Amino acid sequence: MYHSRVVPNDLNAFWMPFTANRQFKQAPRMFVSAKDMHFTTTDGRKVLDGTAGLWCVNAGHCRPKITEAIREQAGELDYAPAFQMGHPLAFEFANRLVEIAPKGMEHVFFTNSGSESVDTALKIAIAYHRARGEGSRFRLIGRERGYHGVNFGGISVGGIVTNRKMFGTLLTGVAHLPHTHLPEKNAFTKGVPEHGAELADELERIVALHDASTIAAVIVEPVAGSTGVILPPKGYLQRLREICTKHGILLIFDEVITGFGRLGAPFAADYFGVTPDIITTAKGVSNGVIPMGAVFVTKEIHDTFMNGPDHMIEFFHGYTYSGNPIACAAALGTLDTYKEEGLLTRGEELAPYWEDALHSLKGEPNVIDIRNIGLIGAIELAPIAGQPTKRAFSAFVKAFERGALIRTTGDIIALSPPLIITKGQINELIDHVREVLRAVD
Ligand code: PXG
Ligand code: PLP
Repeated sequence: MYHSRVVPNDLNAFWMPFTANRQFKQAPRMFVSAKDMHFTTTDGRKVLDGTAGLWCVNAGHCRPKITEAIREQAGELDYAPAFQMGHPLAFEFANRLVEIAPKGMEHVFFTNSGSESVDTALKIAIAYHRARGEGSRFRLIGRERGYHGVNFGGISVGGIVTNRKMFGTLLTGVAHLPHTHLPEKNAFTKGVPEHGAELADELERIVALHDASTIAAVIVEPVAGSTGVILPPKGYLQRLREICTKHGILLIFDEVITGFGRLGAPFAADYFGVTPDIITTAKGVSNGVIPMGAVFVTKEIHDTFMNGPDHMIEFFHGYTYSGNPIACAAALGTLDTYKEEGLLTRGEELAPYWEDALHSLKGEPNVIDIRNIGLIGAIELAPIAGQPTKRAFSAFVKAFERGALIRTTGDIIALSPPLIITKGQINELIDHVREVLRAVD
């Protein structure tokens, strides 16, 4: 009914998110369909998806189980009120999530995006301490270069300057850890870097300044994605965990990108063997197909809220679409697809091949660092003097023209293909990047 097989002839009304609107509208890049590892453009070209959309289409595109689940659910129960009412799929889906979640994560709060998951998690952390009679714990600790979505809580704890500077005072009572990008020591490291675990000790400095009794939570991406892929140095996350535990501070892992198999384990918490108190997810939870997010919490946190009179709402928070039936159906289809094809751990087998392929780009023009973990890769380029981001953006456009979708942030190329990628397709993707690096100024 609403199938568009032609390019819309007026691009004016749609104010595009995180896009150079005027530039885009002069030479639009559009997809009209997708299947498995490929998109198809308006002019009928196939484009290899090197980024799983925006780090979300982990099972590849238009997978039958997911498409069918949506189709069926849309005809059966399209919507049910999310507050004071329920429908079975939301409960079933929460149970299925808890089954695959890191040990200790026993309850799930549904949202519709990573940004909503982050703001939900921050509110849970502050309210949890208050419910325990420690209402003085209100401070939130984020990290430089962190990305936690675009809502006010997320940009307050986030550390990406462009995403913060335009928006006033943000939340008060926020401090930031230093980021862990140390190119002078760690450039071209394969996998997790050796140097920098001591940066976790900065948390002790922040605790000493503000006192632990004022701090509610620390939130970090186990692997920072959006900023251009920054890995945790060996031992860093363990140290953060220890310091948080010592001071009664909750540790939140923002696994919006790392969740659902991206590192070759179901969650980064599994991969690193570090268990946080709260995990935020979105993206891969529904294969990116329909907006869906989930916040995992421990039994201890959940149960702390379950007091007071039975008829009282325990947590004054939620979204009209929390646990939407069609989103739950899509997400159940996603989990089935992951399970049948072993996708949540497939990255582990492929990671060594991926690593070698990526690092074969060392020595290509302007490449100053290469980073990798699981099925994530980053190629950092030297910026053109006085024109930061231009070189990488040119590479992005050239790659699209050649038939590969890559992602750039600053002068960093980030790759995160669907977890169904074959070795042949890894070669193809890396060859595209190699040719593009040789072609751009
Ligand atoms: N937390 C993390 C760690 C994320 O990576 C969000 C929260 C926000 O999720 P939503 O669903 O509100 O977008 C993200 C999202 C990129 C890119 O350029 C990264 C994200 C989104 C879009 C693009 O790398 N991360
Ligand atoms: N704004 C208004 C006027 C609303 O009535 C609501 C929800 O009822 C919202 C915002 C929040 O919307 P959502 O629950 O989809 O986040």
